[in-house]
Amino acid sequence: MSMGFDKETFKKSVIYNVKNVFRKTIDEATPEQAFQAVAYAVKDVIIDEWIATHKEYEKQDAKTLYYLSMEFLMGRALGNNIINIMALPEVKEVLDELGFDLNAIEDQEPDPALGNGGLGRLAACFLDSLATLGYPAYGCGIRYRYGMFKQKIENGYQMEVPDDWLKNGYPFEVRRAEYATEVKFGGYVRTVWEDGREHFVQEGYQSVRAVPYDMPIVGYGNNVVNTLRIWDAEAINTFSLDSFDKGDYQKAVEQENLAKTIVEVLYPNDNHYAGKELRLKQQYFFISASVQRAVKKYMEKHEDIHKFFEKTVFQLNDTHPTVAVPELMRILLDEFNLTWDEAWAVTTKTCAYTNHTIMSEALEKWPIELFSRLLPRIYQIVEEINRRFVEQIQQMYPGNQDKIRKMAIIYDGQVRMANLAIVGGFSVNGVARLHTEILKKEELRDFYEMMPQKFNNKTNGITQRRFLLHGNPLLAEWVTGKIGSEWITNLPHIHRLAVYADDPKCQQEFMDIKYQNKVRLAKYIKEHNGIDVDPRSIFDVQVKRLHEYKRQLMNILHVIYLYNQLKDNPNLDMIPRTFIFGAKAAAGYKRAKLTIKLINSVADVINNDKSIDGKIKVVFIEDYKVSNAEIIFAAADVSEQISTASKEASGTGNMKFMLNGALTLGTMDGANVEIVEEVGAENAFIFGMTSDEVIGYENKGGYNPMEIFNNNYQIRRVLMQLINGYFAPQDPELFRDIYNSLLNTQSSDRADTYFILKDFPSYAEAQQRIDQAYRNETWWAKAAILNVACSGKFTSDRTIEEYVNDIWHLEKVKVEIEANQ
Ligand code: GL9
Repeated sequence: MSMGFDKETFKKSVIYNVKNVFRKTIDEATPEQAFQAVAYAVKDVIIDEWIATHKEYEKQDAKTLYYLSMEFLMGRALGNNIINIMALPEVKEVLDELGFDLNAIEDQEPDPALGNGGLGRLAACFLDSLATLGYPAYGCGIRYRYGMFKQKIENGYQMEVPDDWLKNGYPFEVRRAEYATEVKFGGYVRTVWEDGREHFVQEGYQSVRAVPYDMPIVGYGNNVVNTLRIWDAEAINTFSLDSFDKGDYQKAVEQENLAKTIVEVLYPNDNHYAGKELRLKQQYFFISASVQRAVKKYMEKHEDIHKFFEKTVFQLNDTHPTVAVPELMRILLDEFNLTWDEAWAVTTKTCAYTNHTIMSEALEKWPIELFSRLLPRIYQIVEEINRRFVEQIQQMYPGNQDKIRKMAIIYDGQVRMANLAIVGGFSVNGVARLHTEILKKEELRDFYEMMPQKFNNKTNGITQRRFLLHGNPLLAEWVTGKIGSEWITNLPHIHRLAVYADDPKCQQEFMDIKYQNKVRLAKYIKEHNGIDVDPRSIFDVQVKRLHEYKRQLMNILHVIYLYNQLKDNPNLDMIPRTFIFGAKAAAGYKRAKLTIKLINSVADVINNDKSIDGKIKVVFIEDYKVSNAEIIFAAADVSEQISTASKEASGTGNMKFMLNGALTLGTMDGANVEIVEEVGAENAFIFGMTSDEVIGYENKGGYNPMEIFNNNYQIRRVLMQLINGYFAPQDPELFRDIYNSLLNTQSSDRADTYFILKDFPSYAEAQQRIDQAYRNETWWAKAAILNVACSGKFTSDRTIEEYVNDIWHLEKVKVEIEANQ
């Protein structure tokens, strides 16, 4: 139990909060009010450790990491915080005594969804690991008024509903008005001569006040509480209506609007860059505020700004925070009067960049016109960085225009953020071994050749505290019963389970737990979708953002293919299967949204066809998010990780499934490669082209899917069902675009860009192997247990230790707390 936790105090605190905040006695409190009261009581416990942690950091003058990210997909905090202060049994008892159920109270918390998918969730896992390992770190991001939209399915279509997560207030956050800073946009730069040198002054600008809100990030059982700092925007001048100066009035209104719009909403794009002006405003807004604050904090304790990098490191989570490079330069040049070379030396020793995708449509490139208008001083600095870098290229590769074309930061009317991030930092990392190799060999090859020392790999990881300990309490308890609780902070220890993989009793226990988790998910599906699913069927799950490269389409086409076989032969010997999907599509991504409609249309036909005797069920789980993900992973038998090889940088869902004992059905892509390496290819179902094969075809301009269409009757039959009204009798043309995307006709893209038909036979064959394998319950249980046992590498604790050793060079801090402060 946590040192700061006392059961009686906690109970009193809950009762007091209900009274004080809601003017009610505890027995009158609604579940939502009870949630608030309990959350405030937990925050009370956390606060002392939070203060103590930061005192300790100050005392030790520790080097600090700033993890700069547009996204933090935190998920619910209450349950996680209770676990991490090690007070779960006591809190449960207290709530029981007060007549409440912890699960029901947890369900009242909105999921703070300040992220899209993998990239944002990775940031959240990293914060959990940093706190648990005791490293001084801040997450820095944006306090979006509306997070990731809520998904409603209406008539099979995705509808987006605003996510007003702050509606009832968020109990864990703390507004820190004392750290508010000004961020400037637009205007122009005036050069003045003073003390015999040029000075640059931004004038005629608009500005907003950035106000930070801090969220506690509780380490597991170590008294460490770090901070996620998310910035809100407020208007700088409450404008005076009596102002007769029209110019002032106009500007005041504009500034008010700027403040309102800038943090209004998270862009719901995954692996795709939309190039919106507001997005660049968001980027500069939170970066300028975070960098200014980091510099101020450093200067409170130190004299010499030249040594800033000794105490500070900025990790750029993808290119979104790349303006940190010129912003730090601006502060060093304009506010500290450093020379260019001095400022550059500091900046390039402070910044490090993580690449999360090779998808070319995700590459951020800003038109010069927009960039220079919005950030005139920053643009000047980027121009100078570019000028010097191009000079360096010319020195190294005299006369080679091609190198300049590929590597320049400013080129063809655009500012290329990835190039800026690579040049402006000391480290460039990919997020899985294969991904890093592809970066070095293909996408970033020229940079790798010029500066190989910057490149390194950091294979992603996930936190076992949320995705096993919290999300799957039955399995967590079973694991602890077998091998003790060391795995909670040292996941490789879980390998000790391997000796139980062959033990029939353990296999039975394991399968019973899986069954109970399937019952829990079946109940969720019944409540939320109204569909009955059989927990004895194979739960075959694909949950992740909807994207063509992730190939949800291949999955649903295979469902149709299987259904056809069943229709042809109702006695077909197959293990009943429940195909479970969950995915949000970016609001503007038409084909992705149509794929959701297709999945739901297929589900409608199949789930209502009595003739197949319930052997196939298809479920699309509405509003896939962190909180229901925890329930889904725990219940999965099969983990679908079927991206076109080379396209999924890492994947992290794949690791969460493995940790919960699901078997991977996957391509040799992203971290799947390393998962298979850990667990053994015999305990997974691998299929499809390799990344080399895919890249080979891409370099030849693709392949011809018509050959497959013409020669494979079963595939042709499935494709025809897309356009003959089989799943859309009212509108047979509904899925024409999907059909076209696979076979080319009319579309401007390459036919079947993601090799769905090419990989289909091999996918169907792997699915067949699963059907066979599941019949041997002993084999399956063993393989599932081995997946859990071999998941040790994929803890984000390991990933963080690698970042610390190779890039950040932080030191662990210990926080001691006296009982009952
Ligand atoms: C992603 C990659 O697509 C994933 O493969 C990877 O696991 C994560 C984390 O490194 O990063 N890159 C990316 O842009 N997204 C990813 O999930 N998408 C978003 O979440 C916005």
